[in-house]
Parts: sequence; C-alpha cells; structure tokens
Amino acid sequence: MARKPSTNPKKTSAASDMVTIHDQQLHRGEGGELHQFAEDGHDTLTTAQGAPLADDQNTLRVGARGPALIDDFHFREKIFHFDHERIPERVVHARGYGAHGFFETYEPLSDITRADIFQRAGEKTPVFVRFSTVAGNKGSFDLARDVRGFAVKLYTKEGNWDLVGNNIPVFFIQDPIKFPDVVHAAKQEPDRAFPQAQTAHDTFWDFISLTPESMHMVMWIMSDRTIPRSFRFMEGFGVHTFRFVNADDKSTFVKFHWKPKLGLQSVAWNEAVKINGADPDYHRRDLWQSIQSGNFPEWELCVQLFDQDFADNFDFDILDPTKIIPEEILPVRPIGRLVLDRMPDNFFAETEQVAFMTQNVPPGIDFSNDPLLQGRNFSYLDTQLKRLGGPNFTHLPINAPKCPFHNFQQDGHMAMRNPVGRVNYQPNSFGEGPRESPTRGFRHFPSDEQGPKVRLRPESFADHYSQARQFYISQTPPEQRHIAMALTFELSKVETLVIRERMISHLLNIDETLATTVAQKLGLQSMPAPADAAMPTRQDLEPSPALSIVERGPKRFEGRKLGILVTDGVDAKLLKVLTAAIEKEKAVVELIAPKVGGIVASDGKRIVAHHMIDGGPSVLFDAVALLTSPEGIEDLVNEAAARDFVADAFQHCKFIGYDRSAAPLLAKAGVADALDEGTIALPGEEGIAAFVAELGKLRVWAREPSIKLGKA
Ligand code: HDD
Repeated sequence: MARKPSTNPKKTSAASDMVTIHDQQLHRGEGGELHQFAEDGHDTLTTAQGAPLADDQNTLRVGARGPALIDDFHFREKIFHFDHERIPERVVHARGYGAHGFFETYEPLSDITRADIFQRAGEKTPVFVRFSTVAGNKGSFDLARDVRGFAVKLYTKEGNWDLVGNNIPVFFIQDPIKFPDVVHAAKQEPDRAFPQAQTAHDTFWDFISLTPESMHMVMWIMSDRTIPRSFRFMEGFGVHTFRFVNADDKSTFVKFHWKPKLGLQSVAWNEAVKINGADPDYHRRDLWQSIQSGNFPEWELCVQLFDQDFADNFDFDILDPTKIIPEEILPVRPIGRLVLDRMPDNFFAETEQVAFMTQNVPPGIDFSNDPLLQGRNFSYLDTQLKRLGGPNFTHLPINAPKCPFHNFQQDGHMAMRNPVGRVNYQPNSFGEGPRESPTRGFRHFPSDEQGPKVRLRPESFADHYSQARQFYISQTPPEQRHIAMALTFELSKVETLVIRERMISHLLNIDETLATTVAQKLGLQSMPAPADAAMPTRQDLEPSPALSIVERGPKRFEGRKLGILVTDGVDAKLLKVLTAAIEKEKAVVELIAPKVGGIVASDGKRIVAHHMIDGGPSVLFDAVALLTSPEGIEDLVNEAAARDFVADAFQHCKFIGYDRSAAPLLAKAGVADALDEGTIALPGEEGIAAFVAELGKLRVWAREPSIKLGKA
C-alpha cells in the first residue's frame, strides 16, 4: 500500500526522518517522540502504552459468537480508563463554565500596594475565569434561581492571585462553621434527593428562617440578580474586606468589584423556567458564542479603598460578610479591565480541574479578619486534595503559576515536576536550590492581634435587617415586584406552615408592605409578630441606586440578541435593513422560521434559518421582530409555538417589532388589543430606526402591571 503524506504541517516538516514500518509512516516529533501514521495519514491509534492497534471495533473472542478473552489488553485498558473518567464534582459550584483572557492594569498603584500586577500601566496578566451556579450538580440547568460564582485566577508575575467571588456582594452566614449547614439545607434533601438546583423547598427556608444574619442575602437572592441573562451581564464581588499592603508595609482596606462593560441584565422568572427547558446550557452557549465570534466580554475591576478611620466610623463592621459599603458612601475606583477572549481547548483539563483557592494571594494583597474569609482560606486547599486526588494538582497546567517557581516539594501521586540533583532541602551546604527572600517574599501584614480564646460573635455583627431593607428600598418598582413574587413562589413550595410564617416574621422587620404582600399571596390566615431581633432598632438607611439592576442596565442593545420570526415572502429589503441596523449595534440576529431549512424571501432568494419555531422560542432572545408576509402568516397563526413566541415576548415585557402582515398573529397571541410603546410597527426604514433606538431599554417595564405578574 502506498504511503500517504500527513496533512499536518508539523508532521510533514520532518518528512526526511520517515521510515517505513509495514504500512505506516513514522518519524520523530519535536520532543523526540515517535509519530506513527495509519494508512489514511491520521496518527495511528495506540494503547496508552503506545502499542499500535489494528482493530478498535471488536473485542477479542473465541470465534465470532464465543466468550471474551482476558488476553484483550486493549479492551481492558480502554474500559478501565473510561470507568475512571470522573472526578468528584465540586461540593458546591459544581456546574461551571470557564474562559481564558487577560487583565490589563490601568495605572500603577504602588502607593497602596506592592502587588506586582498593579505596578505598571498597560501591563497584561493572563487570567482564567470560572462562572458557576452554587446548588445544582454538574449536569443541572443554567437558569436556576441561584447565586453565580465569579472565580478569577490571575497568573501574576509573583504568583497566582485567586479572587474567588460571587455575583452578590454579601453572604448567607457570618461564620464558616455554618457553611456545611447552609449548603446542606440548600441542596437536594438527603432522603429524597430532590429538588435539584433550587432553594424552593422546606430545608432551605427552615435554615434561613432560623438564621437572621442571612436576611440581607435573602433580599439579594430573591431579586433578579439570581437569574442573570448572561455571565457577561453580571457584576462580580470579592465580598470580604481584603488588604492592600505597600512596600512600607502600610495597609489599606479594599473591597473588589467587577463591573460588566455591557451593563447588567437579568431575565424574568417565567422566562428562566422556559429557558431551562428550551436550552439548559443557555449561559454556556452565550459565553461560547460571544467569545467564538470575537465579541469578547469585558469587566472593569473597581476597588473601594478605605483606612482604619473609615472602618471605625462606618455604620457596620467591615469584617462582617453580610454587609456592603454602599457605593454612594464610598465610591468605586476602576483600576483595570478583564477581557475574556479564548475558550478552553478541553473542558475537563481546564474548567473542571481548575482549583481556586482564596488563600492564593501574591505579596501586596492580604486578608482581613473577616471570619468567613479565614475559614475559606482553610477549606479551599482541603477540597482540592479530595477533588483532584493528590497534592500535585498545582502541576496541572491550568493551576501552575506562569512565573518561575522553585521549592523542594516532591513525590506524591502523579508527580509531574520532579526535581533533579542531590539536594532537596534547605539550608544546605552545597549552595544548591532556591532560598527565601526577605525583601521580595510575602510578608504577612503585622496586625496587632490579642484577646481571649472564645467562640463568640461580635456585637458589631448584630444588625441583620437595616441593610436588607436598604437593598429592598433601592430597587425600582418592577424589581420590588419581582422580589415579592420570588418570595411567594419559593415559600409556596415550603410545605411546613411554621417555616412560611417565620419567614414572614422576618420580612416584617425588613418592609411591612413586602411582608403583607407575600403573606397575602401565600394566603396566610393571619400575620405573625415580627421576628425577635438581636438588635431591636433597625436603621433607616438611604436608598443606594447602585443596587438596582435596572438602574445599572445598558443604554444600548450591544451584545444582545434579536430573534426575527420570518415566513415565505418576507420583505427582503426590510429584513436586510433590520439585520444591518442590529449588527451596527454590535448585536446579533437569529432567524426563526416555520422550517429550519429556511424561507423564500420576496426577492425569490432562499434564506436559511437558525431555528424552527419550536426550537427557537422567544425566551432565547432579548427582543423579537415579526417579519412576515400576507401569504406566510396564514400557516403561522395556527401554530401554537408561533402564538407562544409572541405571547411570551409580550408577557416578558420585550420589545416587539412587527410587519403589519403579522397582525393576525398578534391577535391570535392575545396581544392585539394591548399594543403599547414597546410594540412597534416596522414598515420603512424609519420604523426600523425607531425600533432599534428603543431596544437599548431592553424591557417595557410599564407593561408589566397590566400582564398580572402581581402587584408589589
Ligand atoms: Fe466557596 C467553591 C465563592 C464561602 C468553601 N466558592 C467556591 C466557588 C466560588 C465560591 C465562586 C467555585 C470556584 C470554582 O469555580 O472552582 N464561597 C464563595 C464566596 C463565598 C464562599 C463568594 C463567601 C463570601 N466557600 C465559602 C465558605 C466555605 C467555602 C464559607 C467554607 C468554609 N467554596 C468552598 C469549597 C469550594 C468552594 C468547598 C467547593 C469547590 C471548591 O471550593 O473548589 O472549598
């Protein structure tokens, strides 16, 4: 049989080394390893030991219909490896999705930190980010109502810095000893193993209602923050107070915020429920598509910097992870930007095996005494050992630093970095190996600590309701409505009446109208007394508009998606002009048609669709347009999926642009009599310009009360 040249340029470049072994080609690659090519020019399939294989379709048997043979080392090795493919999923944040990118420093911050990453303007540092949900398992759906993890690994020149945050700036608990309890309560109940990926069940609300410190977090998780439209449109927070430390060992307290360049956006709950069916990988697909198409998501890293004086005079304890410092009191300062521009080559090797640890800080960044942070600093290292199977997980490329590193750690399971030479300790007399550097090395901030050994919660952590109320009153009316609806939904799934009542008793300490609304919607027969509070007086804090998603929404449609429902006979020019206008906004158009094979437009040309109607419901888009024709609309009005497309877009308060021929479909969907400023007739370029200008608002909130989502 003739030799076949490789199509891989790397391999053909070494063609002179080739020798013939049977029917195969063989040469030495860059690392000196032998490459073998099968008859068709592909690499030859081998066992893990490198033995070339002739048949990977059939096990070895006695005769065609006889028993299998233990001689079959190929089958045994293959199935053994397959049987061991899984590693334990993360105990929390099991479902996640990651991407590579870079962090760019805006300006030197040497006056406040010696962290190398903040010394030079314009310097780029490689990063890996993993977003996640918390409660669901690895295979759960993306739009669970849940906190999102926002974990960033920055490969700085002085070691990896892991900023392991969430999209919510506070946490449920103040002490890490309660972490197993809150997680147990939130996850599936242990006897029945449901519900998956949701907090709408008895055990979660039981624990929460017995844990008043969680009330501020409860307001956040019942807001639309927990149903983000995309990872790209959510904020991230380091949560705790950290320290920056400069070269003179002066410390400045710091809180970290990631602000998305494209503004904040969430979906409606009814939308989330439907997205989970239509596309359980909605957030994954969104990140994948935007990065693959060159629309790289971007966030600014902002800091709130303060000193001990500020800390002493602030209303709350800056060590309490259930509290924020409102941006109106202490503005955020942008210090750099994060851009995600590359998907991993292999999900398992990178996204699954990445090991984030809060204790990974380079010189110049240090911890505060936030008890939760200190507990985390123990937990993350511990969990990686279990999950990744041994102490050498730092040898995995995704976890290894990208700066030089030297130490005497050796051996252990799967050791890939094996020191050479005789000396594996220090000090030594041979002048070999790395030594510590008192000037360059990490120096812990020498804070003055003393006190009795106690198990005690500080009194300064005792106000559990003031900031919960502040969050609630900082929301716009639609957002307040959503909080009431979310609480009603979740508590309606709680079967134990006393738990429902206990939650209402807490809500009474936050906002009486909210408590009454939820109680009424639940059909509670009588109002309970307000919950006993550790600190009897709640402070009436000023609203903080920075806490509202709607206030922090985008001004443009950039980065969003318009779904255009098209039929045969669609006005080709109208479709072209609308598509161009959307693409000019740096947004994406997808076409939905009765058949995925597409439609024939008014100019006689076939246009291929992205989805058939069942596969492309309007919940997948930020706004929709109906570009139909008098002949095309007839079939559509009889399709339930087409009616749902319109009715859902309307009830989710989306902008709907329509060609007048779509009027019968609007009528069938029950919205013809309710047309408002968000339903825009498109004929002509003017109509299109007006439609596109409105899209930046994303939702027609004024419509919401009329669609009976409930009044706050
Ligand atoms: Fe945690 C994972 C964020 C409190 C213990 N946590 C984990 C991840 C994120 C957070 C984003 C996923 C990292 C990844 O993508 O691999 N956790 C937080 C935030 C907290 C928090 C923002 C509060 C401010 N966590 C917290 C406490 C403890 C842990 C109090 C334990 C005392 N977290 C873990 C863990 C995990 C984890 C068990 C599971 C998988 C992992 O670490 O790598 O160690």
